[in-house]
Amino acid sequence: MLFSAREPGPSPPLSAIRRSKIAGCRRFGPPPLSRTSMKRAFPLFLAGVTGLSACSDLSPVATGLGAGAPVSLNASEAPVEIVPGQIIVRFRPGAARSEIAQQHRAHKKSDMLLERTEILEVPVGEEAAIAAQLSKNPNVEFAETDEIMRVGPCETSVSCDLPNGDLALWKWDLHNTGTMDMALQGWGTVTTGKVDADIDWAETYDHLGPDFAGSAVIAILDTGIRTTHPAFAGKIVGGRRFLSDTVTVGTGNYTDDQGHGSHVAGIAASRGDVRIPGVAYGTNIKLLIGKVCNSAGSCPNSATANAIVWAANNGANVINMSLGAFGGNPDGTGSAAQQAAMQYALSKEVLPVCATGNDDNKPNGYTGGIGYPARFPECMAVGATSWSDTKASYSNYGAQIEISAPGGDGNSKGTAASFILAPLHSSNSYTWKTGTSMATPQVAGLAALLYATGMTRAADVRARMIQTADDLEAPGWDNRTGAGRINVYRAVTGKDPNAAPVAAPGSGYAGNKGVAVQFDGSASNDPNGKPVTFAWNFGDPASGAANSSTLATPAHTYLRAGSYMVTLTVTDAAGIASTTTTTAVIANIAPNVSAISGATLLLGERYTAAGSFADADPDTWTATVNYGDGTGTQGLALNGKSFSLSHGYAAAGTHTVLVTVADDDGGAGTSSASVTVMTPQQGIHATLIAAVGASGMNSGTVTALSAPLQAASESLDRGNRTAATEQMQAFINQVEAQVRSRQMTAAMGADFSARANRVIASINR
Ligand SMILES: [Ca+2]
Ligand SMILES: [Ca+2]
Ligand SMILES: [Ca+2]
Ligand SMILES: [Ca+2]
Repeated sequence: MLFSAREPGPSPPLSAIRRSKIAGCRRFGPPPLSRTSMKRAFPLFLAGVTGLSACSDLSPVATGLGAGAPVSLNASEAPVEIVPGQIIVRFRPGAARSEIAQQHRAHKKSDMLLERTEILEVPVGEEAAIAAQLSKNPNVEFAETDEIMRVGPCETSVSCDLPNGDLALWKWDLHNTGTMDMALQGWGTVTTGKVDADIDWAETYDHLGPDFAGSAVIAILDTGIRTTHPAFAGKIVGGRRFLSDTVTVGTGNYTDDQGHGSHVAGIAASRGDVRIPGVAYGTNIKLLIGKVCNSAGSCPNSATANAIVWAANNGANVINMSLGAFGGNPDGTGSAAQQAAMQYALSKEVLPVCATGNDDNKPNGYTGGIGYPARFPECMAVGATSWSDTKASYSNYGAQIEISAPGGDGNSKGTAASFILAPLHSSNSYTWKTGTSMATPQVAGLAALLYATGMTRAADVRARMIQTADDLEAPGWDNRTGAGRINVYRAVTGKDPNAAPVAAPGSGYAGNKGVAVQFDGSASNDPNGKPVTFAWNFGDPASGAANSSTLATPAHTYLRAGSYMVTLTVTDAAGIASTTTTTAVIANIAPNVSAISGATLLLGERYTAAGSFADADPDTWTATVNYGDGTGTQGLALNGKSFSLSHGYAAAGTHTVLVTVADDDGGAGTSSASVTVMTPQQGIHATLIAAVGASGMNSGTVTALSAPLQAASESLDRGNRTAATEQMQAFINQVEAQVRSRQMTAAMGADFSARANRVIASINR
């Protein structure tokens, strides 16, 4: 059983496209078949198997079919294509190989690269029977016919005459923007299914850069490669032909004589600086070419098994097998040699990736599933998606599917635009093809990038691709698309390609009014490494235009105290925004009123004092004063940050003067002073105490000074203010006499005289 890549839709107009087909491969000759007609044409597909000889260099013979006979197949009749006259046998250690072979009318043709494994020559027509007999020999691990798998021979494709210029924009599989300008191809502006139904390769290229130098090797086991195509310049590190014609053609001839291999290799690893880059574009990601399929796209299992071992032994990290046979029917079991070879590859941390096949599970009328070798657990089974991110109509599905990648599908316009564009084998141009064959090398390319960026274990690479795929169709793994469509960017970077930026406005902002607060949003970032733009809102609408800024580290000055919610929105290059808030706490400085002078007064004397306060804020202030004598709190005029106190007390006593200055932000400060107001009698008494207590005076002087004061006090007691005034004047005279006689210093005399005059004024107020 076979599978081949198919054309899912009508072909582009002939005026626009040169249709290529392989001469002699009449099965798939034009006119191309629509999807529907293709399904109906399966008998034709199979009937044509005998036609393989016309374009095969292996001359395989199809069994189970008569040449040209009408074909009606059911599962039990499913044909198996084998290489005639040989079988593959793996002996157990220590087996007497040639003896066992002879017992079964077989003899060794050649060793295979897989240890203890040989190709035995057997009579033509008896391959299956002899293999079955050998399988029962206890010294034989397995024996099988050398079945032929297929790439997609005679795949309908269109070639394009590419002008100079970057045509990567025709690679919707790498970067699907929703439209492609294909005027050069005569197709106008093409709508490409679903925006972002791609593998996010463009983002990866941007991330790794055009000079990405990581190393890895991808083995392409296929129909060979166009070694001279500019897409492969410097990329091919080796190749080998594994076909039975190597004696005549030479093992070193791995030139692509079919087209499939060049296309597949180009999808995986075309250089990055050509018109149409491959997934693993880096110049140090190399290609190892195993030509295991002939010009008809026929690929014997013996060749593939040898090539797998060879690739694993020659530095490959990934082995791409866009080939297979439909083994999902009751007849098919897959090749034990191929499976053993893949086990060997995995033991060397080499990851095989395989196409699931293009039959939509219904090859030739029976329901199958994933083809071999994809069906083996050793190989990562890759299905195909369309440019709408759905399972491609042809893509085989089932329990073994692991992952998907764009393989293309038909489109309503019937152009090849929805196929995958990659190098042509017959010229340095490019062509479109579609199939799981095209999906698989995208996975191989991604695997190579993962090896090239530091992963070393095949299981890790495989798991990474599964974990980072974009889930499609039914949530989680599903049997149509596996884990979903690969996402190269997420796999390589571990980040979402459209990750939202992180807004980091900082925290702990505090300050005072009128003083600029310095904000720092420079820790903001985009996980994708893209620049971000800033938009601050300081939560201070009263500041007008100054309330916003586009700087990374702006400053803002608040004029009012409070707790402000500050908002930082950062936007990445993709227009994705994130917002985070922080707080700025702005304090109010309370007015600080400086000390006020108190006073000791006599009734009738006026209290005056100057005062001031400090407040660094940009506030306005109001002040009050209470002179403490029951006259209440009254407004106090401010002159800037100064004020003047003035009050006349009507009653004697000790009064507390209280000044309060309030700002307009709830802050207030106070200062107080004590004002003592004495009656004249108290003033006389205080003068007397001062005289008695004055130092340096003899008792005669004290007596001389005390006498008039006591007399004045007694006169006041009697209410005789005139006498009291005269007696206070007598006190002054006595003071002056004492000064003249030097019983008292002039300064002391002046002080006593002043006291006496204030008392006189108070008596006569
Ligand atoms: Ca994308
Ligand atoms: Ca899914
Ligand atoms: Ca981003
Ligand atoms: Ca203040």
